[in-house]
Amino acid sequence: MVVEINFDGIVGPSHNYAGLSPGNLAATSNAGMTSRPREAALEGVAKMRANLALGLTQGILLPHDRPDDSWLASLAIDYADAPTHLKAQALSASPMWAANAATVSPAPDAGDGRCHLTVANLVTMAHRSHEWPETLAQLRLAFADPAFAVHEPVPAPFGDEGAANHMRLAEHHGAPGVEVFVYGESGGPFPARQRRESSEAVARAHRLALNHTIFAQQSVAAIAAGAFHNDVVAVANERVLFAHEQAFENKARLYADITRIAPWAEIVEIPASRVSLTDAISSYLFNAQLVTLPDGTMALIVPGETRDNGAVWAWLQEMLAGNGPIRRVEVVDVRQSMRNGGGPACLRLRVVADPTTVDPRFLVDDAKLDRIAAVIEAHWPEEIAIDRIGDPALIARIRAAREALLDALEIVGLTYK
Ligand code: SUG
Repeated sequence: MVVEINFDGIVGPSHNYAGLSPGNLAATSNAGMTSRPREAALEGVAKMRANLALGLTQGILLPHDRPDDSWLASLAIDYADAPTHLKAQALSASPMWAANAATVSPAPDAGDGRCHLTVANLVTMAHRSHEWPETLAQLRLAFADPAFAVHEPVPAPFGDEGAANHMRLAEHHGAPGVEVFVYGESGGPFPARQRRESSEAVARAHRLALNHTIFAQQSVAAIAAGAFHNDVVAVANERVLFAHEQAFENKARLYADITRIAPWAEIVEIPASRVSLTDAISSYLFNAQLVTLPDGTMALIVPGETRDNGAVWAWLQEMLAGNGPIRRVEVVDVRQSMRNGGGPACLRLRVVADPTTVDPRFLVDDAKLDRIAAVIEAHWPEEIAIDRIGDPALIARIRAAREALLDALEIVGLTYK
């Protein structure tokens, strides 16, 4: 049976706060803080357990090998000799944000009836630009079944940030949908990471019907306010689009296109007069997982930071008291990831597929999460102070921790070098 599977990136043992992403206000303002990789990874596991408890199907993606020696070798340097900024870029645990791993078009949308995944190139940020080879290797392993087509990234210089800039509306997951690609042209002082050319290339590779595909510009104001990805100001699930009033540059045209192609769609918009862009971005209200529960109702899985913001929390309570399509709000604590600008939705990649076609090593139940948590408890560093990233003992520990996880999950053959 076709369902939506959430593949969460397990937070890697090198999780740290190096402030590498200009335009990501959480990451830049927490630069230099001491991180807690073990706590971060366990928060991620707890989020997955909560999803399982809701009756959702859960998968995982694995931390990448860090520091990335192959990338450093392509820069003709090794870790010990690399200057500090290259060390930090080679060491980042950024693959945890699985929403940036790939763009996914489920089989009912594709002309050839396969589920297509295009690995994101992430070229705008140096520390993320070297994720794609291992992401590609993992996706080729997890989705080796002929039901899937896994594509290499769009070439530079066309930035592509994957599912974080892509939304899908459908009457239900298994029905043909409308895919909305959100690109940026300008972002005030900050870079627009998603190029329209990339979105169009992905749509062509996925064999989408052009009359069911929309390309919309993210608002300049949203990027300038710190929404470096569309999924910081909007999220869609089945027939519902949940968005901030200022998410899109030409909202009227986008909403008219959606209504024309998908008359069954419901748009739940929060006006700026109720929740400002600043509050939406600092609380990560829209970086929620909007999911359909087994009984057919929808729940919004929000980060704990939404509770700390009066305007946001009041709006959520009002929404629940009303008669809208989102009937339940679940709060999860992913504070360690949040401090780097990654909320509940950043941590997961959604794939609509039959779970029996996915490599079972990438799917989890509670028992497997227990095994994963045990490896994290035993091997993940408790903390990383930013001035220790050159310490060879720390680096050895980070590598051994990932190896222990791969061993526990019996994953071999991640050959990408
Ligand atoms: O690309 N943070 C990530 C956060 C990604 C969030 N993803 C989505 N919105 N889907 C980024 O900016 C910070 C890492 C550091 O600074 O060390 C970082 O890469």
